[in-house]
Amino acid sequence: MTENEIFSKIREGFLSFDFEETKELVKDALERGVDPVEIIEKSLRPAMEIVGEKFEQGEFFLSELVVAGDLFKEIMDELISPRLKKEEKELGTVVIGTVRGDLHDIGKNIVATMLRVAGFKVIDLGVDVSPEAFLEAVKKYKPDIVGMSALLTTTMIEMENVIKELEKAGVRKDVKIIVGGAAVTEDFAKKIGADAYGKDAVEAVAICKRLVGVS
Ligand code: B12
Repeated sequence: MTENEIFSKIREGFLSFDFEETKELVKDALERGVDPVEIIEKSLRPAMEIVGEKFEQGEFFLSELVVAGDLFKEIMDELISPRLKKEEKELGTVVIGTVRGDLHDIGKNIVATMLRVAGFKVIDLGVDVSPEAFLEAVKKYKPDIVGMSALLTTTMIEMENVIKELEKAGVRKDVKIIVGGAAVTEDFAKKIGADAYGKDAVEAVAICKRLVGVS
């Protein structure tokens, strides 16, 4: 089986919501030496996008979104995260969170995991994080970078509110800000005054390294 065939089988398993079968396929792929990050980006995330499209078209309901979220998390926690090798480096501190009103955390968690693996210290504030909570964390942890995630078009505006909150408190210049999540674009990031936009976890790591001057 080629890698593309493996990715497509995992996508099919995922979309049938067969937890056991999908986990077996992922385990099998990992044992064959397939890169865990490629499994995320070439099978699990595209499968999630299809779940989202089917939800939009009225073919799937909220219950399917919930099940898909659970399946994704179980695969990450049980199979993928334990196989990522951590670099013994201290690249800097990142405070990360999903913005106020938004409960999507799968992508944010992947970014947090990949940053830790790369050698960053990551303070994860969780979901539904208010601008005040971001500010408090910046004061407390003095991070090099603040990362924000938003998946809803209705919540991405909160990213701008966080930046304004940091400006108001006079600490905006002390941190670099990176934003991401399905709702966000490069143009939006520029418009709200973020320093960077990352389309996926691999890009997020590369950009954060650049922001702290290590690559
Ligand atoms: C699973 C899911 C859910 C689950 C979330 C479970 C969880 N714990 O996260 C649940 C069931 C809770 C949910 C709820 C809702 N959802 Co929902 N959900 C999804 C779905 C299908 C997948 C999201 C996902 O996990 N993708 C997989 C991850 C790996 O991808 P990702 O998040 O994009 O992350 C990657 C990159 O974006 C990037 N990234 C992410 N964060 C960050 C941060 C930084 C700093 C950087 C650099 C990069 C980065 O790196 C990640 C890894 O590569 C999406 C569809 C979609 N296409 O996104 C809809 C979707 C986001 N949901 C949607 C909606 C409408 C809702 C609800 C409003 C539904 C409802 N009627 O209640 C609620 C809102 C709840 C709330 N207040 O947040 C819509 C949003 C539409 C819009 N334009 O705003 C979508 C797009 C579905 C659709 N097509 O209609 N949802």
